[in-house]
Amino acid sequence: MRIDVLTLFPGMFVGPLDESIIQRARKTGLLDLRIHNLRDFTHDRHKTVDDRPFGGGPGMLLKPEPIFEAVEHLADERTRVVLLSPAGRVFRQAIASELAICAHLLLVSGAYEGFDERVREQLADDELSIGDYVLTNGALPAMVVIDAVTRLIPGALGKDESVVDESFSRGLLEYPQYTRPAEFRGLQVPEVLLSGHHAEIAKWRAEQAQRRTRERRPDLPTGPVAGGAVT
Ligand code: 4GT
Repeated sequence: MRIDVLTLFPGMFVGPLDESIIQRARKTGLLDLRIHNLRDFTHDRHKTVDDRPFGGGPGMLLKPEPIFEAVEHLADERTRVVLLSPAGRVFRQAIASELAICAHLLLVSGAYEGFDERVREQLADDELSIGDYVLTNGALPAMVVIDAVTRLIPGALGKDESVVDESFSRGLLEYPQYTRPAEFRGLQVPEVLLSGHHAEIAKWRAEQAQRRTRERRPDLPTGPVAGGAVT
C-alpha cells in the first residue's frame, strides 16, 4: 500500500513512523510512505500557504491553490484523498479496515483554522477526526490513521501480534488478561484461566468483555448479538 501525506510539519513524522511494526512494513515494502511539505507546492517567494477568511473572523485558513496543486500532482483515479480535521467523521477500527484495502491513500493534514471549503467539495473523498478534541494541526491524527491502517495490511503483523482477538476486532473492549506468576503479591489470577478448560475460558472472556464494555463504554453496542467480527 502507498500512503502520501501532505503536511506543513514534515519533521513531526520523523521518529514515530521509524520504529517497530511500521518500520518493518516500510522496510519490507508492504508500506510505501511518502511525506510531502505543503510549502513545496507554493510559487511565491514567501511560500504562502494561508490567508484570511472572507467575511472576517479570527485566524487563518489554508489557501486552496497549494493543496489543489499537490493533490493533482500526487493523486490519480485510484487514490483515496482523506482530510484530517475535527469536523470529520470519527475514526474507528471499522474505518481503518476500510482504508487498509485501498491501494493508495493521500492524507491531507489540517492546520491554522482549517481548509477552504472548496478543498472539501472538490478534492476530498473522506474527512476524518481522531476524536472530539482540538489539536494544533493534523499531523498526529494522520500518524494515528497510518498506524491503525498499516498494522492491518496482510503480512504487517507477526504471528505473535494477531489482529483477530484484540480490542474492537469484535466491537468490544478487551477482556482482562494475566501472565505469570499465577500469584503476585498475594493477587491471584482467576482460577478459570488456570483450569485448561478452553470452553469455560472462552465463556468467561466473552462475559468479561461484555461487562467491561457496558461499564466503560455505554456508547458501544453490547447485547446478545454484539461480539461478532467488525470486518
Ligand atoms: C483535531 C483533529 C484534527 C486538528 C482531530 C484545523 C485546525 C485542523 C488545526 C487542526 N485538531 N486536526 N484532525 N480530532 N487541528 O482529528
